[in-house]
Amino acid sequence: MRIVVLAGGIGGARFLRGLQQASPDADITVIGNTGDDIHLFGLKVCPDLDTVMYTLGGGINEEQGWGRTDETFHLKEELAAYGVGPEWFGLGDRDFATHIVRTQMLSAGFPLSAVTEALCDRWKPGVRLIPMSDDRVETHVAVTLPDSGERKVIHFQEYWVRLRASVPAEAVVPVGAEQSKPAPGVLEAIAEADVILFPPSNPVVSVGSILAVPGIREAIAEAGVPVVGLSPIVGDAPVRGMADKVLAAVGVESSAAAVAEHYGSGLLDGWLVDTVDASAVERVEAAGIRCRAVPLMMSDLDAAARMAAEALTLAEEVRGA
Ligand code: FO1
Repeated sequence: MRIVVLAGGIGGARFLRGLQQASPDADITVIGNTGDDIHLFGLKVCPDLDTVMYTLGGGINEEQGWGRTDETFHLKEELAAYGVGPEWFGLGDRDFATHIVRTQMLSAGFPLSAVTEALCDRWKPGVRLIPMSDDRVETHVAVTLPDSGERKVIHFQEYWVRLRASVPAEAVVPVGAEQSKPAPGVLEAIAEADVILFPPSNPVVSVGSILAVPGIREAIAEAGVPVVGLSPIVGDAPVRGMADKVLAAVGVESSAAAVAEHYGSGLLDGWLVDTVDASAVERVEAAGIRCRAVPLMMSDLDAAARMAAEALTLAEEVRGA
């Protein structure tokens, strides 16, 4: 079975590990979000691609969910000693190596998709990981700073990591998305898929950024295969991260049913909500999306595998309908 997954960072990566356990023979292509990418210290950092690569390749810091295991921060400390920041973004020594190799290859003229493939040669994630685009797309967030009252547009990572989403997101803009093209292999993988899955990743800044690349949303809608998603909202709050803040920016309430409606029946065929949101099933089905309530807390690998298995079961139900 050929499965295409649109993945953000931590939630997407952990779901993928479950999917590999639930469906060990599946041929999995991951379309990774690059809207979180940031240039720091002259280097190109791709947090979501790296989170997927390290998680599936066994190099992730399990507690944090991002960055490398056994990490040290000497380089960051040395840069800080020179007064060179930003200090709010935690790049470790081992992680720096990935960004150096990536930037070196990009400077030599290789596209991000080829660079990602080369990095994956080391990590062997067991999936084909393709960035959503080889073009530069960077999510920015409009905020009003509480101290000065100044309205500013800041990089997503500054909003997420430095401000910890402590101020309302007034708008979320995937800068560069309109001019971007899907990376080589993205549309082909979608066209050849048997099933397409949206993990419980952030619907605005992760899956939303991928869908903002012209051609990807249309290809999924026209693929003619089951498209099934899992709610990142459980009991009206995000399972992880600050999805509620960015959902508010696009006028979507923070609930499992509202996220399904946001994607819409033109895109989604099936939607899984957590058992605590069982009352949302009726509303989602009324929107033309088949819905089931199952446990959606990825507390460990087996729980993630059960969620992935439920998603595949729902996909087969949709196919048979
Ligand atoms: N998240 C944090 O909360 N603080 C950090 O300092 C931080 C650094 C970082 C470095 C490399 C990387 O690949 C990810 C990193 N993240 C950090 C995670 C990242 O900011 C976000 O969780 C994702 O972009 C959202 O998917």
